[in-house]
Amino acid sequence: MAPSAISPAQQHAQLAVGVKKVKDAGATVEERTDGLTKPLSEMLGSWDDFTFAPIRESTVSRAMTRRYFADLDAHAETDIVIVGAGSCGLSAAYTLGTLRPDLKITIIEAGVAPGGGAWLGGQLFSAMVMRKPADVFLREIGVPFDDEGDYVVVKHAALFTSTVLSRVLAMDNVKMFNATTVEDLITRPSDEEGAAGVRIAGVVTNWTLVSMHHDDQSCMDPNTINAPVIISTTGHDGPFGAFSVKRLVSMKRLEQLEGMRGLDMQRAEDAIVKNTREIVPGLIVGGMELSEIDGANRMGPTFGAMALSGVKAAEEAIRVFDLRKKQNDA
Ligand code: 48N
Repeated sequence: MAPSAISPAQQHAQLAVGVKKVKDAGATVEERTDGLTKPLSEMLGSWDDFTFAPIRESTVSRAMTRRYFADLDAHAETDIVIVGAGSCGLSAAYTLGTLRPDLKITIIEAGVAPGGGAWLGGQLFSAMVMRKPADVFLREIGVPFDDEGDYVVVKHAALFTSTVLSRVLAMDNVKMFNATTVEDLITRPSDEEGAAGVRIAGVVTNWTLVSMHHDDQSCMDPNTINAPVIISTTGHDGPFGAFSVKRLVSMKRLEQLEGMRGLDMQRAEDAIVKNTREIVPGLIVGGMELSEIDGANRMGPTFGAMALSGVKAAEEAIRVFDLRKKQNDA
């Protein structure tokens, strides 16, 4: 039980919508407590008597911390972790959350703002190009686009990213921890085929701002999340990019990375989608992180492969999860 604070007795955050009974001229009447006693249109022009419902600061603090730490507790054991909420990771999360509402999905995103490189098209231009058949994913999530024949154009990349992000965050079985970095992988010895001795069994996390200061602060230990399946979509090499594949090399699980190759749209996008796969038992890699391990070309400012690599990564994750569950239940 949390220590009692000097503030009024703990008021568990109540749902905003509700009614309370008040005395009015001796009669008991119901008064809505959600503050929405009138539609927005009636607020216009009547700001003089406007006021918010009362609040105490500790109530706000408890409304946030109660939820956050309940989520951390619930997701300490999860079914599938997605590392990186860029266009590929978010497409994977949407697909997983839609196909398997029974699974607990945890997204770990290093940035305060999820979305990775998908807030703009190329060279900071607004429009986002996706080659067909990736328009199927845009239709699925409800993003309008101009149909240009072999490709489609979303008028602003942020329209795609904000839409898939909002769909994912609205799902009951998906939780995103942003401003949080995966700074290692949990491993288990494994004699499975292709494991070369190791299986991935979860992720090691820390606040991103802490991860950025390990060199100038004393030891700041991380936290952990256990999961039988990880999807890593941390993008191509960069300050945070290609995390999991670089970690596989540094833990001597992989000899070396082939490194992302020059730009070739035609070759790059097919290769990324077709080769999205389980790299070592328990770890699926998709999106541009894959180009680092395979030596695939980069595609530049076209995003269809990110969406469909995410779809394929989700399909792979379900296959691996169900297989592992069957093995454990056997
Ligand atoms: O957008 P990215 O970087 O990665 P993808 O693979 O989702 O999309 C790539 C795409 O934006 C392109 O690069 C386009 C198509 N251009 C290609 C080209 O040829 O130029 O998203 C990766 C996300 C980011 O939000 C990072 O903050 C996050 O992953 N991230 C991490 N999150 C948690 N822990 C980490 N260790 C980590 N590393 C990166």
